[in-house]
Amino acid sequence: PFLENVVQHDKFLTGVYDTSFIDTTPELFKFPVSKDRGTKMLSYIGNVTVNGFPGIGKKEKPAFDKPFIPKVKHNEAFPDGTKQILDKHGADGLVKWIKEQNGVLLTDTTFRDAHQSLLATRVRTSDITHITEPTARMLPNLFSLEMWGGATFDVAYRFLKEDPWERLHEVRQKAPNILLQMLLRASNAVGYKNYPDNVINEFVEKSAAAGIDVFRIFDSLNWVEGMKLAIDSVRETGKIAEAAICYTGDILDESRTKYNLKYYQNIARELEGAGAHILAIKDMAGLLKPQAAYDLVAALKETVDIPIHLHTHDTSGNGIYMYAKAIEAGVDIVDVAMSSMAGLTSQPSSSTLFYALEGNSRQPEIDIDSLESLSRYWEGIRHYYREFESGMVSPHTEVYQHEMPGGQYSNLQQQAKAVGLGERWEEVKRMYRSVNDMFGDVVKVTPSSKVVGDMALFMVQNNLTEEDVYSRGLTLDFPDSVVELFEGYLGQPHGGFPEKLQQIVLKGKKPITVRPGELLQQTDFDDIKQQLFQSLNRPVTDHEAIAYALYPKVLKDYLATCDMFGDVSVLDTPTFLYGMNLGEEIEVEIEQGKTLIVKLVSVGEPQPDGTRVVYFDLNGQPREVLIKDES
Ligand code: 3PY
Ligand code: ZN
Repeated sequence: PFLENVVQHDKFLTGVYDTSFIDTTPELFKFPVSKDRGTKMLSYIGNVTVNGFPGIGKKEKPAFDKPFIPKVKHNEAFPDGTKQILDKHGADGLVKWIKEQNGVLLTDTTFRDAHQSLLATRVRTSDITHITEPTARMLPNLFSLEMWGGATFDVAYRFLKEDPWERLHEVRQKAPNILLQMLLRASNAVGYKNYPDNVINEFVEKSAAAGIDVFRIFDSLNWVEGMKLAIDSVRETGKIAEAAICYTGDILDESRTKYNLKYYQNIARELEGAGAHILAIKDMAGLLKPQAAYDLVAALKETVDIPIHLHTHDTSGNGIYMYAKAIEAGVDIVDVAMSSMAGLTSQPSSSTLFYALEGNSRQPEIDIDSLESLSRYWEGIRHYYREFESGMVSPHTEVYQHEMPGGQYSNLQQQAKAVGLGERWEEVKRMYRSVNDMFGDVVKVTPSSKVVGDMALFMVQNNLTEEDVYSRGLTLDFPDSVVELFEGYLGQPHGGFPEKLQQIVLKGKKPITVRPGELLQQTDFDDIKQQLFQSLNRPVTDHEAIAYALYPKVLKDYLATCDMFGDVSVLDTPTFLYGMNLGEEIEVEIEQGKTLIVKLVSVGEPQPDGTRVVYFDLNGQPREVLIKDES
C-alpha cells in the first residue's frame, strides 16, 4: 500500500518531490487498516463508555452546546502577516520590523500555554484546527500563535492519542500568514531530561521544516551553556531564535540577592552574544510584579539591542497592570490569551489588555470585535474539558509564596491526586516552597520544577520534614529525578548545588559539571527506524523516529493504541472524553466525505470473564464489540 500511495500522489505523478516529500506528505502513511475502521472506532467508544477516560472516570456525557464558529470567507486570499515578513526579509528583517513598531505586539497562547495551564494540556487538535483559519483571517496583526512545544508534544501522544506533528501540519496550513511559535526546553527539547546533541538538532530542523517559525528556548536552570546548541540549531534553519531568561524570586525584595537585576542583565548580554534574535523574559509562575517589570524591562533595554518579548501567568491577578508597566518601559511583544481562556494560571486576556491601553499610544493594533467572537468559540470549547480544571476560580496571590509555574499547577495537582494526596494539596504547595529553599532557591520551570514537585510529593507522602531529610537522608530512596538533578544531568544552577544535600542525595556518586550533551552518546536514528520497522511492518517517518528518541515508551504505547482503536482524533471531543449515552446517535467524519453514523443501543451485563458486549448501530447495521470492564 505504501508504494500505491506514493505513486498515485500528485507530486509524484508530476515529479515535484525531493527527500522531504515523505515528511511533508503524511497522508502517504494513511494505509487501509487490517481490522476495519468502524469496529476499531466502536471499540474505543465502547471502552470509554464502559471504563471512562483517565482523569475523568466513568461519567454520563453532559449535554454541551455546539461551539460558535465565526464565519470567514474561505475562498479569499489570507491577509499578509508576520509570516510574510519573515519569509521575505529573513530573521534579521523581521527583527528590524519589530523594532520599528510602536504599538505593543501580541502573541496569542490559546493553542498552547493557556490550555497547558488551565486544562492540563488536554485540548485536542480538532478543537484547535476548527478555529485556526478564523483566527488567522480575523487577527492578521498578531505577532505569533504559540501552538506547540512545552507539554503539548508528550500529552498529545500520551493522553489524547494523536500525533502532535499532525497538529503542526494542520495549523500551518490553516494559518499561512502568522508566525507559529513553540516552546523549546533547550537541551531537554520537549521532554524532562537532557537529550544527545543530535536529537536536539534533528528535532529543531524537522520542526522548522514542518512549520515552526519562532523557537522560544529556555534552560530550566537559566544555564546559558545549556542553551547555545539549541540557539545555533535554530539559527541554522533561518528561523527565529528567541532565547529566554526565566524570571524567579523577586528583584524588589532586597533580602533575596541571588536573582537581582545584575543577574538578569548578565544573562541577557550572554544570550545576545550567543545569537538570540529576540530576548524573552519568561515569567513562568507570574512572580514579576508591576514595578519589577518596569525596572527589569528598562534595565534590559539598556543592556541589549534585540527586541524583548514578555511572557507571564496571571495567577496573582496582577498580569494586566504588570504588562502596562512593562509596555511603559518599552517591551516589544507580550503574551496574551483569548479572554475565555485567560486569567488565573493562564496568560492575561488580550481583550482586557486592549481596553486597558485605550488612550495609550502603544495600544495594540488588533480588532477587538474579532477577539470577542473568537473568545466566544473558546468559551464553548472550555466546557468540554471542565474535568481538567484545577478548581482555582479566583486570583491566587499565594503564588508569590509557593512560586509554582502556571503550567505546573494543574498538572502537579493531578499528580498529587493520582498518588492519593488530593486531600493534602495545601501541604504539597507549602512543601514545594520548602523544597525550593532546600535546593538553594532554584529556578523552577520544566523540568527543574518537576523535580521540585516530585520531591515535595515524596516528602509529603512519606511524612518527611526538612530535618528528616538531613538526618535520615542516607537511608532514603529519593525520586530518580531528584538524583539526576543533583548529578548535574539538568545542567548547573546559578551558585552551584547545596553541598550537604547533594552528598545526601548522591550517596557517593560523582556529579558532572560539564554539559550533559557532551557525555551522551548520539542517537542512531537509522537504528530506531529499523527497530520500529520491525514492530510496525511499514516505513517509519522521521517524525516518529524523533518522537521515539524522545519518549520510546510513550510512542510505542501510542502506536499500539492506534493499532487497537484506529485514528481517534476524528471523534468529537465529548465522545472522545465521555463515550456515548444510551440511545445517543453521533456522526463521525472519518475522512473527507466519508461519515459514519453511530448509535449506542445497549451495554450488556458483565460476563463471568469480566467482559461486556456493547451493542451499536453503525450506519444502520447492528454491530457488537466486546469490552473488558476494568471496574
Ligand atoms: C513548559 O516547559 O512546558 C512550560 O510551560 C514552562 O513554563
Ligand atoms: Zn508559561
